Amino acid sequence: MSQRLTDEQKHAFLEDGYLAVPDFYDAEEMDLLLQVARADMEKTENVHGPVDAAGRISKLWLTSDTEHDDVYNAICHGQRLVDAMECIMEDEVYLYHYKMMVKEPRVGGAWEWHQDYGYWYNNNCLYPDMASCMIAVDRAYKGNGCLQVLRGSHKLGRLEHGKSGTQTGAAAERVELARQHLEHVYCEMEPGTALFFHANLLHASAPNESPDPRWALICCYNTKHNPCDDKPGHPSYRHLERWGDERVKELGRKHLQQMQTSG
Ligand SMILES: O=C(O)CCC(=O)C(=O)O
Repeated sequence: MSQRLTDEQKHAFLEDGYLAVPDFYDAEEMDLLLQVARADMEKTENVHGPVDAAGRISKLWLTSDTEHDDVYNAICHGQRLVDAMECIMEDEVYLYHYKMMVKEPRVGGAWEWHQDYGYWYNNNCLYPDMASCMIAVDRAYKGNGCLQVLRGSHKLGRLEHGKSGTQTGAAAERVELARQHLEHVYCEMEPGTALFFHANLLHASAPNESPDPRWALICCYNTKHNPCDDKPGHPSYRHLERWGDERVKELGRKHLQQMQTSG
């Protein structure tokens, strides 16, 4: 499947700082990702998470591994996603890392308002020319803590960030000011929707108060022209190989089969 972004979609991203594309991945692709992710003990062992202001844990695993021929890498390297990223970022992009946000029913914690560049700035990323794609693995809605954004907040520049619980959040007074002037959007998504968002977009999410899990894969990219420190999980430039989009299903099936036979 190939799906190029239109000029209107690119314009919407540049204006709003985010863009939701429904059905970016089809039902079989998301079902494979969901089954692999839920059964993936290797990744589960690496689940950790900061504590939100109310003491709840926001679990995730994060890696910049590009070595494995698995479903995660098939998505991150996939022509469909890389083309879309390069279209909105107007440069060659490379994979900064990818992570699974594991928001468990009833207990999954909140994410405070922040900009990703509020964190990545500390890795000496020179420009905020970075973006992420959040892929809804489960349905995300208000009740299970879908992503919230302030439309157009990527134009504010980088805000000061400080500690909130063990999370890092944008300065509360500045967020409040932005909230008075910018539209607050709840990004409700069906599985397979891809939400592209700019590294300076203010975003947050509420705890999961529902009986439904809210898992999402977030693939983060840096641009080739943007120097940064070379750290584990946050690498400097390395060429990103493009893989055919058919590999998501191919490697998803293989990955699942391997896990079923070994476990
Ligand atoms: O998963 C979420 O709800 C929030 C994720 C987030 O804010 C981030 O990864 O920067």
